[in-house]
Amino acid sequence: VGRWTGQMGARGTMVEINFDGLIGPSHNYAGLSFGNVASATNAGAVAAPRAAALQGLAKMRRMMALGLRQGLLLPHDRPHAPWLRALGFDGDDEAVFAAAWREEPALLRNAFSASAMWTANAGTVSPGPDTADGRCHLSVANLSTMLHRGIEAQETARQLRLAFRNERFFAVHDAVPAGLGDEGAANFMRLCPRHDAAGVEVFVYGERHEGGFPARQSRAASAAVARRHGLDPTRVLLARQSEAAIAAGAFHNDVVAVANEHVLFAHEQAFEDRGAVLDALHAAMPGLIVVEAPANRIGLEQAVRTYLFNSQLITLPSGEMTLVLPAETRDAPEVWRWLEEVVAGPGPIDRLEVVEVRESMRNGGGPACLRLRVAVDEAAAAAIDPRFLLDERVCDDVEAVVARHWPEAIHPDDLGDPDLWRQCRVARTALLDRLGFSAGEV
Ligand code: SUG
Repeated sequence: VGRWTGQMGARGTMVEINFDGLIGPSHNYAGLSFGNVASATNAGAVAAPRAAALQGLAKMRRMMALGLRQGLLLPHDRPHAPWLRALGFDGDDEAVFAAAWREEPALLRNAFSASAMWTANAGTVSPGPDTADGRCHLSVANLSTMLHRGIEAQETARQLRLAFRNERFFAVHDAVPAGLGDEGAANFMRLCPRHDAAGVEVFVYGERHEGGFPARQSRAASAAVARRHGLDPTRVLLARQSEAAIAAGAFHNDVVAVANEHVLFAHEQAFEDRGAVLDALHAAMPGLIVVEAPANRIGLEQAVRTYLFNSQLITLPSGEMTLVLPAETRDAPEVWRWLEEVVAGPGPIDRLEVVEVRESMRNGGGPACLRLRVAVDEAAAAAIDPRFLLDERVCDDVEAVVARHWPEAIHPDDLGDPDLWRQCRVARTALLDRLGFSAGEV
């Protein structure tokens, strides 16, 4: 299988741009996500929004240093007054927040979440080579299973429509109706010989079980996204996530599997009917290589605790395939030993890179959760709103805003503090100003 060289000189070649969510100033641990073990375990802990955002930025810089293109999506407006107003709290924004905190503090906590940082859940992206009209299609995720995440869809739609507004290259679809849970690219994998060749798009859904953790991706929503994107049905696979994985806390498929080009890196228990899924993938994608962690080496609990599979699997300009892993994997000797064997062996993964995103990890978001992949050719890349693209100078600017305005710490009781409400909003406004967005644009 030919390797992507990373150069955009040749006609028709494509690159993958990772759009990371900048971790917002309201980042906190409110334990809002049932079924997400880290979020539940760390509920009530003191969060460090400034350190969190700097960790995220350091990851973005690392990706750029590795030779990849990097983009950024913006934190959403939090606490979110319009949502609370829709729930019957009125007056000016501060009166709305105060009333919510007094009468229904859980609602203010939901309106406070910085969960838009996990842009793997912003939407699903089908690159041009896979779609009927040759454009890159993006569907906003409704995130309707979790109350706090459902608030994101509207602003996400605004940002994606702004970043990818050139309709010659991009089509942005609204979220599918909320009754059908859709969590975006976290339950989606694309396999292809190279980014610029037609791929096989794999949509992973869950089935609801009484009493268990919720399955957040519905099959019907996945199928709807595939239809809307104009995918060739013979190159689409709907695969069911394993019940065991969901029960162990893999609330999204990207906690147990990740794909890049012709490689699938997954836990043995990622899919409900493993044999049938792998057979279908091999049939649809000749040249596919599956790197699988056997359950007797890495248990599901260990995979969920370390987020081994929530890594970014990327191809460097040199052609080397690299796994960008959370530091928690290095702290688990059995996991690290297995990874070293994977790299030393004859398989396709050449290198390991470790990044530190501990603040996000403590809410159940690893390196891969923090990014949305968009594969584009040179002409489409040039049509993206440049305010969403990063270079070292923009990173410096964003870092300066974070250092000046992001709160150093948020304790759960702080969510009722008017000073914190003000600080979070001033911080976001300062960021938008610095990046050249006008008020009301996003
Ligand atoms: O939806 N955590 C997120 C983590 C999302 C991770 N994304 C991917 N796997 N792609 C979630 O569960 C916790 C927020 C809180 O508890 O305050 C949270 O929303």
